[in-house]
Formats: sequence, C-alpha cells, structure tokens
Amino acid sequence: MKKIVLVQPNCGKYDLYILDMPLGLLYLSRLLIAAGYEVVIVDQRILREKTSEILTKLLLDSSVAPLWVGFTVMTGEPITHALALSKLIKKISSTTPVVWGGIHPTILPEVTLANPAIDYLIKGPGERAALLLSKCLQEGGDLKQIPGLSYKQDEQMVHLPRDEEVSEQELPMVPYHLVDHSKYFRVGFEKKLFSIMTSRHCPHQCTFCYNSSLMQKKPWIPDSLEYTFRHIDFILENYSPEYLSFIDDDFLVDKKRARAIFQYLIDKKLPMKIGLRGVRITDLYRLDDEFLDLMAKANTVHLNIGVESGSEKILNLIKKGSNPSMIFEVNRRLAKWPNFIPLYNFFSGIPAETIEDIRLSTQMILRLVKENPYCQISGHHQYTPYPGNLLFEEAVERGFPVPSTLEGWGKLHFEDNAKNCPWIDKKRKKILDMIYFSVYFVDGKYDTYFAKNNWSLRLLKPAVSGYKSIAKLRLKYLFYHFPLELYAKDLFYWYLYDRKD
Ligand code: B12
Repeated sequence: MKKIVLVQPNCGKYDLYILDMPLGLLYLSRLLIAAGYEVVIVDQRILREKTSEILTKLLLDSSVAPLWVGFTVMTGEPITHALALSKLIKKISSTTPVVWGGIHPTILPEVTLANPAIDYLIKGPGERAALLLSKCLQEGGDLKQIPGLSYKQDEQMVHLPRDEEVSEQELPMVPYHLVDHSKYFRVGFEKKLFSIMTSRHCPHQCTFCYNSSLMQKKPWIPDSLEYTFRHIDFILENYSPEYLSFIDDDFLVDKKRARAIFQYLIDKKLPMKIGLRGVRITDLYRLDDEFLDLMAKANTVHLNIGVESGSEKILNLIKKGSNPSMIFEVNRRLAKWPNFIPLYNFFSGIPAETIEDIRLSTQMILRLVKENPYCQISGHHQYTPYPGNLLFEEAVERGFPVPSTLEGWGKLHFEDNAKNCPWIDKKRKKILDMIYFSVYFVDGKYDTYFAKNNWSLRLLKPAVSGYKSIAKLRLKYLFYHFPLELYAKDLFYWYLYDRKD
C-alpha cells in the first residue's frame, strides 16, 4: 500500500519550551490508516536539522515512494519552515505532490496556493478530504468531489467549499502510536504529557481569534460524553500519561458536561494531573465553590486563561465579555485552591490602545500575582493581525502592511510584531518589548518551570530573584530605558535557536 508523509514544521522559539503533540496530523491520519495507507509523521521540532535528510531518504525510497507529502501550517514562522521543506521536496522529486492544510491555508488559500512549491491545499477538516485526494492521486478520479480542496488547473485556481465537521463517533480512534509521545513536553510539566481534544470551536466571538473568522465561524461542537470517556480510557490504557492536557478552545462551555468529565477522572483515582488550555474568565466567574472543588479533586493544575487586557475599554472592544473586577474576583477565588495554577495571557498593541490602557494591563499583572501567589503570567504578546478575524480588518484600515506572498506571512512573529504596526511609534514599541520580557519574571515561573529540573538554570537563581524587583518596577512605571536585559535575551536566543538555523 502507498505511503503518505505528513510533516509538522518548526513553530519558532516556542519549540524550546513547548512541544505539543501534532494533533492536526494525527487526526488527519485516521481514515488514511483505516483505508490501508502507511502514514509516516515527520516532526521537524524534534528531528531539527535531521529533517531534510529523513525527507530525502523517504522520497528516494524507490520501493515505496510517498504518494504525497502534507504539511500542517499555522500563520507566522511555521510557514517559513514548511515552505523551505516543500521546496526541498520539489527539488528532489518534482512529481511528488505537496499538500498544505491547517489554519493558515484554510484562511488564505489564494496566497498559499500561488506558491509554486504547493500543489494542493485542503481547507477546514481534513479527514475525508485527505482520503479522497489519496484515492484520486493513486487511482485517478474527479478532484471536484473533494471537499475543501484547492488546486491549480490550466493556470487557474479552483477552490472547492470545505467539508462539514465529521462526527468523532463516526471515525476510528486517533492513531497516537504514529508519534513517539515521550518526545512531547512543556517545560516544568510532568514528563509524560499527553494532549487530548474533546470539542471543536468556541461559541464566543472575540474579535482577534480565528473562531470569529468567516471561514471558521462554526457552532461549538462537543464530542458526546460516551465518546469522550472512551477516548480518555484509550489514552490511559495505552499510554498511562502523567499529565493530560485538554486543548479545547473553551472547555467549560457546558458546565454539566465538564462536571461529568471531572467526575469521571476522579472516579479513576489516578495521580495524573490535568491542564485546561482554553478557559474563560466569564466561565470561571459563574462557577460555584463546589464546582471548583470538583475540578481540584480531579487534579486540575493549569488553567490557561486569556485575560488579554487590564483595560475595560479594550476588553469591550475585543468582545471578551469580561471586565477588570470580574478578573480580579476570579483570581482571588482561584487562590483558595493551592493546586490551581492559573496561567494568564495578555496581549497589547491593537490600534485603539493608549499608553493608559497598557498601564492598566501592567498594573493588573502586578495585582494578580500579588493577590494569588500561585498564578503565572504566560505572556504579554504583541498584537499580530492574524488574517480572517474581525480585528484584522481594522488593522488593515490603519495601515498594517498585508503580506502579499507566503514568504511575507512567514515573517510575522507574535513576539515582536509591534514593528509591523504603523500605529505603534518607536517609544511604544520599546515599552512593549520591555513588557514582553519583564512579565516572565514577576511570578514563580522561573523556580517552578525553568530551574525545576535544570541545575545550570538553578545556578542563575540569585540573579533571577534580584531581577524580579527590577521587572516589577519596569512594569509599574513602564520604564523602558537601559534595556540591558533585552540584549542578554537576544544573545540567549541566538545561542539556543537562531545559531542553528
Ligand atoms: C496546540 C496549539 C498550539 C501548539 C502547537 C501546535 C502543533 N501543531 O504542534 C503551540 C503551543 C506551539 C501553539 C503556539 C501558538 N499558537 Co496555537 N494552537 C494550538 C491549538 C490550541 C490546537 C491545535 C490543534 O492541535 N488542533 C486540533 C486539530 C485536530 O485541529 P487542526 O489543527 O485544525 O487540524 C484539522 C484541520 O485543520 C486539517 N489539517 C491540519 N493540518 C493539516 C495538514 C494537511 C496536509 C491537511 C490535508 C489537513 C490538515 O485536518 C485536521 C483534522 O480535521 C489551536 C486552536 C485549535 N483549536 O485548533 C491554536 C492555534 C492554532 N494557535 C494559534 C496561535 C495564534 C498560536 C500562537 C501565536 C499563540 C501564542 N501567542 O502563544 C503560537 C504561535 C506559534 C508560532 N510560532 O506560530 C491560532 C492560530 C491562528 C493562525 N492564523 O495561525 C490558533 C487557531 C488559536 C486561536 N484561537 O486563534 N499552538
């Protein structure tokens, strides 16, 4: 039977701290495997510089040359890596079809397919489409029958409407065995970390999120409880993880359903810890103590919460549905359960934001860590206009230079995108760069994550503790002069990441 190679490209500096399982590729493989195709997943974040060599070997293997090579691609740096590897494939074997899927090709099919290294792309859910495409490429057939497919014909592009979401119950179990799960980690988390998804999409309409885009706008689709329990059991029985990370966009939409899942986990009586990647302040606000108790009993540790801003004006503008007093109240309540580690995410730099709004965010950060010693600030990122959502249109009106090529989209970095936003002047950019760095030092992150299992980082502990007070002062006064630590950071990343590229 034919072989299909699926590639997870590098994501960026993120890969030094977080390597999540490539669920997009694993989900995609289900029907392919059931139909008898051999699927090989190549994860560049793990293989690093060996990736090109391995792809070359796979392409030149004359006994089973791949039927096609697929890439899963998010906007930003993953594009650069996926494109370089796609070009390599075309160079070695110009007849092997290169197929892109995932969020970026879904939202911007035209500019993606315009690149000569890409033959096909699939928009939206890929399971059925990938199987139909494989059959067409192997046996011939009508490409027009493949939902979500975009392809080139007579120098024109054809874009077919995307597939409906497939019900999980109708699909085979995710073939997790295709990856070596011991390689996936989050710095400072339990070693045997496993990702699981139990629902798709989100019922809310935050204007900066892909869920507000016309391409993605879908109702929230939960897996049935029966299927979710079967899915959890399958993972527990085969992989016995020490940590289960629920990557759902919004895990607490349906309180009754979430309660049943927590109760199921409690009944299992396992030491395994739980992390929730998508939790909203508005959901937590309506939970009573009894529910939070249940979550704690289920060993829930990390709650990844998009706070976004400390300014009520900005929260209203981005349609978050929360407000600062709600945020403070939720934080104080969560502090009553020492095993909860709320991870708060912020971002800054949308056109309507003033210095005063930024100050409200940094003041909020300082107050959150003061009122809850267990909470951590995951990051204060720089607003990156990801295409397709409502806020993107506004950024374009305000002069955001929309990249016209795939290479251009690959140059967007959420760490320092302020430089691409014409409404952000030099001084504000310096402030945002400083905040981006300082927030990593205002909480217990260094001790609990970075220095936990690393003796060389433990040696730096006195310096890091000393810097904590400076970081807090920087945030309090938005003091951005003498940015010596930023030079040190650049050197650190150059040594660990850029040097190797
Ligand atoms: C896990 C995750 C990550 C992981 C890495 C993901 C990975 N593959 O390893 C990490 C933590 C590194 C990460 C980082 C970031 N992420 Co992220 N992440 C996610 C998350 C929560 C889940 C992805 C996932 O596994 N989904 C489950 C699978 C089953 O769904 P899927 O990927 O869509 O796959 C289906 C289809 O798309 C298609 N498909 C997918 N790949 C392919 C390939 C082929 C060939 C084909 C045919 C089809 C196909 O078929 C699949 C099955 O139906 C999504 C949100 C979400 N719910 O998707 C955000 C999301 C992808 N992330 C997002 C963002 C913005 C980021 C960050 C910038 C956030 C930040 N500030 O931290 C960084 C950026 C990293 C970078 N340098 O670019 C945005 C992407 C927006 C965009 N336009 O790209 C999303 C959509 C979240 C959001 N709400 O906006 N992320």
